[in-house]
Amino acid sequence: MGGASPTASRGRGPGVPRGMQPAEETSRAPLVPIRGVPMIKYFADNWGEVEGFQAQPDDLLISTYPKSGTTWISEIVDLIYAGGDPVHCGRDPIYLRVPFLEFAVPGVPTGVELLRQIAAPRVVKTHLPVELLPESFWERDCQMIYVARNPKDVAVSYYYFYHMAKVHPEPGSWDRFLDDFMAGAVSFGSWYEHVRGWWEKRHTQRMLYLYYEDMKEDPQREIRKVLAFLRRPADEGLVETIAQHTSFQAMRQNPMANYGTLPSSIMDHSISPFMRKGVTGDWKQHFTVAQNERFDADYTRQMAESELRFRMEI
Ligand code: PPS
Repeated sequence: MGGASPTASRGRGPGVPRGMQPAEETSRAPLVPIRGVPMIKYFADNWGEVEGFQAQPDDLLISTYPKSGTTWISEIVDLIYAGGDPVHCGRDPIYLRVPFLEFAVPGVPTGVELLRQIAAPRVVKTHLPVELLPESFWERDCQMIYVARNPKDVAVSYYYFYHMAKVHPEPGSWDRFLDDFMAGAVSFGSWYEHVRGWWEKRHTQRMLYLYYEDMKEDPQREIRKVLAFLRRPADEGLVETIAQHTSFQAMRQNPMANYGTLPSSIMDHSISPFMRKGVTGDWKQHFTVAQNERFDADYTRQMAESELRFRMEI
């Protein structure tokens, strides 16, 4: 696998919001387990604040395994909340409009701090597996949108992300990273347990379970599902505006959606852009035949008991 090179550029990028400059260069510290789930060290250091987080009944939770379309669905939901007004969605970068619950880096406001500052109704991003979600979300019966993406594309996207987002440990070789991914030895743990755990919860929670591949196939259809779930009218003009504003091309160019305003010490887009390819099936450019066979055998074993079906291409 080629492409990602670990050359770092330093300093505060153009337009970095005040207060978003970390106190120190993020150090590629090893992951730290939280109840057995590997976690980014800084996030683990701040775990007490996350665990005690008090959700409000009108909070909407966006939950995903990393690299599964979180930013995409966040932008869609924020636009819905803004009545389809892209100008209103340009008020702040996506990480301030939809704070990342468990985010923590020294010297930068934590996700919980940001959530305390924004007005209700809040939209909350998380990558936590069900067993680590703060109890208050279940107790307050919050609405939830989960987005799942096929694991081969997730693994590739995650590998590039490990290179550019330096809160992660060094990813090592692609072959090694893929093994770690299959074993759940990456940040936020096992993809398999994540997608299955949230799938089971949909029986008891007010939850919309979406797939990245469906969103790629027919964005307007999936936007209508979100509108119906949130009990908003699916006006055709609104659906079209949202689809246009949240296309990969539009979001890649939108500094309020593409994470370009974060300091390069947190995300270095010169290594790999956050908005990288935005397609289904990119894994074919990266998996060798042997890796694919190994992955398929492991996938069949790990998903044997699950009714979940993923499309590795569309
Ligand atoms: S994160 O860091 O976990 O919150 O990342 P996340 O937003 O979940 O996933 C990033 C991947 O989603 C792609 N992306 C999109 N694809 C299609 N359309 C839109 N609008 C879109 N926005 C983001 C992004 O490019 C990452 O995938 P890859 O495969 O790396 O390109």
